[in-house]
Amino acid sequence: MALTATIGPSIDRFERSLLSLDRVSLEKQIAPNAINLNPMDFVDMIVVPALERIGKGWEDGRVSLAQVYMSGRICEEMIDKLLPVDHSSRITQPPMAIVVLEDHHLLGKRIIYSALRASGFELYNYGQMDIPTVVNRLKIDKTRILLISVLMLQSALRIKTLREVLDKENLDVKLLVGGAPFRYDDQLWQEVGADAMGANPAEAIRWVQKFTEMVL
Ligand code: B12
Repeated sequence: MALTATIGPSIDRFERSLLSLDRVSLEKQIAPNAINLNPMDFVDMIVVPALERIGKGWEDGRVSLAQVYMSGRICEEMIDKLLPVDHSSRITQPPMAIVVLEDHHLLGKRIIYSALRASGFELYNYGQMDIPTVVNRLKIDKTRILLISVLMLQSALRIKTLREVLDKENLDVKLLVGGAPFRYDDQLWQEVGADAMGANPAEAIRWVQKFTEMVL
């Protein structure tokens, strides 16, 4: 069967298993050879759309917040198992870091972090931070490229303030942003003063390569 024909049903099955907290079925679905996708594509084509549907279900009142929460937690564990975090040769690069800015949605950051590490990039994992803390860390680490992951619109809009602080303090840092608000509004990254936005791990890697060439 063609791959595209199997994607829709695979997302359905994955979503159903998440909502019923069926870990046994989920383990089977992520087993090697269960579907003809590499782990990063599996995350991007199955896990992310399934979680998006669950979020939509919550908005429509079909799914409880507890189900959203547990789905997120289970996916966190699975992503840890699925995605590699290392690569044998590291790439020469300026200091770079990834952060979740004033938000509690962590999965996107985890995926992007793993994807970059697996592609040979070394980067600081700042975890969740507010603006003063992140600015402080950027100074200490002399970070030149900052990847920011947010899922709340409110958090996305805070990037504008971060950019203002960076400008005021003369800190030359490239900002690469990503997360749901930027995928829903393709102008938002410019409005918040970012240098670029990436919709998935492949775009994150492409932009980081570009910024590395510009900054080095
Ligand atoms: C799971 C989930 C949660 C979990 C999070 C668990 C965790 N540990 O992360 C829990 C239950 C904790 C949660 C809580 C809340 N949530 Co929530 N949540 C979701 C949900 C269903 C899925 C998010 C997710 O993990 N997706 C999978 C990840 C992998 O996708 P992603 O982050 O988009 O990442 C991909 C790309 O965007 C990109 N990417 C991500 N980051 C970056 C960074 C860079 C640099 C690049 C290049 C790319 C990139 O690459 C990734 C892989 O492709 C979304 C629905 C949705 N549409 O997104 C709602 C959603 C984000 N949540 C929402 C809300 C409102 C909340 C709560 C306020 C609910 C409440 N009333 O308490 C709280 C707030 C928490 C907080 N203070 O931040 C809203 C946000 C609405 C808005 N406009 O701001 C959404 C959109 C649901 C909805 N439709 O209303 N949530």
